[in-house]
Amino acid sequence: MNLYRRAAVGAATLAIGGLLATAAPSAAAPSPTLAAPDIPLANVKAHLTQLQSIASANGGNRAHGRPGYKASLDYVKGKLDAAGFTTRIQQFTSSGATGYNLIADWPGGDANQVLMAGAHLDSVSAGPGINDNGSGSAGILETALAVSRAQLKPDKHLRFAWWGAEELGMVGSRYYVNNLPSTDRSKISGYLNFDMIASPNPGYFVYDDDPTIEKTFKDYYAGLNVPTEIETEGDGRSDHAPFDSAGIPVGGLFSGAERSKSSAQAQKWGGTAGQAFDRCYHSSCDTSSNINDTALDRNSDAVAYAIWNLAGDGTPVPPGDSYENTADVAIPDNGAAVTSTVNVTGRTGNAPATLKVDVDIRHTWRGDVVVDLVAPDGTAYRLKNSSSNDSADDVVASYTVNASSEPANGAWKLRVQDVAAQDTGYINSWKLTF
Ligand code: DTR
Ligand code: CA
Ligand code: ZN
Ligand code: ZN
Repeated sequence: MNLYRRAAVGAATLAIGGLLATAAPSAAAPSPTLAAPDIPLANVKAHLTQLQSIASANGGNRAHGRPGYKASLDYVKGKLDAAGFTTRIQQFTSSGATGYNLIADWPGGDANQVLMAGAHLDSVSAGPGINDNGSGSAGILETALAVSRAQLKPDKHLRFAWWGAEELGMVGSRYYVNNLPSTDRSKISGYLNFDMIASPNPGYFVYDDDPTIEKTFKDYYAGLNVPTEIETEGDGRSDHAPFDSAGIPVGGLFSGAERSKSSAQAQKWGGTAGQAFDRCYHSSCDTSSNINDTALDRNSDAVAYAIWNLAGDGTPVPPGDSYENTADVAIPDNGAAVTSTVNVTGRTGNAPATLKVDVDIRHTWRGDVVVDLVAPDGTAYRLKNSSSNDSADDVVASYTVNASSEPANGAWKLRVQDVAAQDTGYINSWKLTF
């Protein structure tokens, strides 16, 4: 299960994106009171440069089943891992080749209200797919990195996704939705899709699906005095379709593909009437030069605006006494250590001499497993050593640590390593109680 939650015991103010906000939770998107950060265009373009380089080094594309796709995924994953996201790669098979989805969870937020943003990372085999869909992939990546920079603590749990094999018919996103337990599916409060957001002859289209999501994007563009149109052709044409079919509220942005811009549209948006929004759609010329910077900048900022505002302006979540992470983390057999993080905030002073650590690790032959608590400053406290003769399964235990020399606030990690061959498992959950 992908849950991370903190016990809440009262009401308090909440730092969000560097702003202090106290507000009651709201079912719909709150009025745009939150100052979402500007997403630096240069950062987004730097990601596109990387994706272009990856395509150039791998046969000119980043298509499903080709090396350029997995190289793109590894690039995105590396950025997210370094920024403190809990990432996992979901494999599937399509047209005889292995496909990959990348799912990145931002620790925190209400696990029963998951706000998702997604973009397909694959290109067609004809070219590097920088607008289709490097633009959407880079826009949500930089927004995710902005969440990390802000150490955002929104009301809802944030999940970002990069899909494989969209160009084969939304294969990766459909695989994700179809393999999501219905209990988890019901927790997704909304899915935002970004597929082609920087077309060279851009239009500004907003999906007309969920009204709250649609209004959020329209509010953003109204603030720029940029008119928008409803995206009418896209219902079944991108990765929001499987979510929509599952009854999950969806929305998104689109800057246009093979259709031509009308004279009326050129009047309001500029650009060239009678020319396709993207003349290089699904072509080899969909390269780094096939990008309109203004559209990319505006739409990337719109992603951040939607995340900051749809994720809730922060249910007052007090400095509770316990902090839990229930995201599953696979433990490689006889391999590198893995970690699961809880972010402790809002406390004063140091941790107690009797800091309680509840651990739930599912692992056959638990003697393989070494477990440490790592304080925010990197100090490790050994909770469990390996042993060659402990053949029982699972480590479900409570430990007490004298952490009185450690400041309470910060990113505490449970570090687990399997140090013997055979038998594997995963971190199911763990909890700190002050
Ligand atoms: N199918 C998408 C491009 C696409 C075409 N129309 C829409 C409408 C809404 C989102 C995306 C699209 C692709 O080729 O990836
Ligand atoms: Ca920007
Ligand atoms: Zn496409
Ligand atoms: Zn696309």
